[in-house]
Order: sequence, then C-alpha cells, then structure tokens
Amino acid sequence: MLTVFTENHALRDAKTELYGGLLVPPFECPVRAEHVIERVREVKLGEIIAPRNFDIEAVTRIHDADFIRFLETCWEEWSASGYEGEAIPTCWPARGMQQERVPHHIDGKLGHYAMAAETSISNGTWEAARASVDVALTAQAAMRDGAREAFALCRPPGHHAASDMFGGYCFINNASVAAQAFLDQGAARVALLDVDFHHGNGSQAIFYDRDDVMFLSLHGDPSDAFPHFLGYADETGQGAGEGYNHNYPMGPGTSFATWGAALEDACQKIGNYAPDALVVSLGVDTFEHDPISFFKLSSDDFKRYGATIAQLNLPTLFIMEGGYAVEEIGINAVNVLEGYEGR
Ligand code: SS9
Ligand code: ZN
Repeated sequence: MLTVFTENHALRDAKTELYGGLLVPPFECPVRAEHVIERVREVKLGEIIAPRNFDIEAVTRIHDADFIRFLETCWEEWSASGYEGEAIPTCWPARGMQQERVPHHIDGKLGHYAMAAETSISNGTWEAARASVDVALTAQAAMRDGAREAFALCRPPGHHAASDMFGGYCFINNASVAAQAFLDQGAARVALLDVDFHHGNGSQAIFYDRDDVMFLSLHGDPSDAFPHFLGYADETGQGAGEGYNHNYPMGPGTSFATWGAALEDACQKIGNYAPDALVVSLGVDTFEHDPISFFKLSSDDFKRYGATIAQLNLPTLFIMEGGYAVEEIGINAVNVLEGYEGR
C-alpha cells in the first residue's frame, strides 16, 4: 500500500494543552507521526511519497473561507496582541448569545471558531494543518490515478474540525476534504467510516444533510467521552441526509467483541449503500492502553478489523486521525493496514 507522508507535520508542535486544570505537553505530539512512519518502513508496507501542494480551493469545498483565513492569521494576531502563551480560547457564544457575528478581537474570534479549549494554536500550526490536508489530497489523487488503496499519514488530525470550527486537536477535516475530492472527480457516493475512539463530530456536521456521503462512526459514548455534545445514536441525518448518518456510541470498557460487532453492522450498511469509494478515519485511540480513552482493543484486534474492512472490497483511503499511546501507535495503525492487505 502507498503511504503519503511529510516531515512538515512537525511544524505543529504546541507546548501546551489545557488538561485537568493544568497546561500539560499536548497528547497530540510530533513523535506520534514519527512512530507510524517508522513502522511503515519496518514492515515494508510499500512506497512512501511526499505530498504535492494543492490549491486551497480543494479545502474551501468543505471549509468556510473566513475560517481558513482565521486559521492562517490566528497566531500572528494572537502574538501581536501581546499575549505570552499559546492561543487558547476562553469564551464562547453560549446559550442566548450571538452565534453568527464574528468579533474583531482575537479572543472573540477564537471563541467563535473553537469547539473546545484543549487545542492551543502556536507558530507553525497553520503550515502543518495545510501540509496535512495536502497529504490526504495526494493520497486521494493517487487513487484517482488508479491506486486501489492508500494511507495518508496525516498530522494534525482532522475529524473534529467542522466547516468553520477547530478543536479536539483538529484544524482542517482531511477525511472530509478527501471524500469531497472523490465526488468532485465523478464518484456518486462515498462512505466515510470513522473508527477513531472519539466521535467525528466535524465530519458528521459537514455531511449531515447530504446523501452523497454516508457517515458512520464507532466511538466512546459522548455522554462519557469527548466531544460530549454530538455522536448519539439518534442522530441519523436530516433533509436529504436523513438515514445517511450512523453513530455507534459505546460505553467505558468496551472490548473487541462488542466493537467488532458494531463494525460488522457498519460494514453491512456500507455494502448496501454501494459507494464508489471508502474513506476511513483511522484513529487508534481505541487501544486498551490509550491514555485518554476507554475502549479495550488489543494490538491484534487492529489487524483483525483491518481484514473486516477489506472484505468490503472497495477502493479505500485510510486517513490518520488520533491515537495517543505513543509507543504502540505505529504497530496499531500499521496493523490495520496489514490486516487489510491480508498479511
Ligand atoms: C479528555 C479530553 C479530551 C480532546 C481529545 C481529542 C481527541 C482527538 N478529558 N480532549 S482524536
Ligand atoms: Zn480520537
């Protein structure tokens, strides 16, 4: 399988994450991607190529242009305002307040565009986010040009980012941009399967009222897990999208027996939908030793479910999302790809 990767992911190197009332080193850190690419090399998964630069138009098919401009200029504006730390939102348009107006002050802009406070913006964040979506688009283009499957080793991740919202370590929704690229190249239907531990709220919101992308997500029950305010089973889509959104929330301690059954059900729905391509939001924070998650998948389970996904027999684009057990992230992510390949 082809892998797309760039060292420019390391430009995303924030020093702070607001966690448990402390500013801690971010769980979403550069060494994650280094461990994954090391493992890709170790098992000789296949060719590794660098991304090419895509026009921003592929990104603004999914994201609001104003939001993209905000990401581009946020660090500059924040540091010019005299703040000493990294950019962290501290206020939001909560219930009863104005949702639509975008304030002038950087504190207001951050609150307008952020979904949560754990994702500090720092120097290089925009450049890395841009490189990450280029990785996704380069892998997608390889499939347009004939590859049956590809692995986009994206970092930072993307599935929490909505059309005009960042957070949950995500800025640009790499998987959604890639899914849209398939459609723009002539696909009639794309399935987006999100196996990250966390609900892919950004991807769900982007495609919620559409029937040309079916979104399916297996994740920690939002009642107990981030992002807390989306990802419940009764969210089934709206308008033309009614019936094209499927959530599988699962509780603390969920093992592979339960998780694998949910995946089988999701795969059945994907099969019935008969998409032209499958995009997999591949987070491996479902791992039993993940520091911020509560599922109990073992490293072998990742191989097993890679084989299940392969049984769909669809052109498949894997997009790297989360996974915070840094030592095992390479083994777990690449196990999915090896399982898919029948190794
Ligand atoms: C846990 C807070 C979780 C965000 C997690 C984002 C995961 C992205 N107390 N914070 S895949
Ligand atoms: Zn996650």
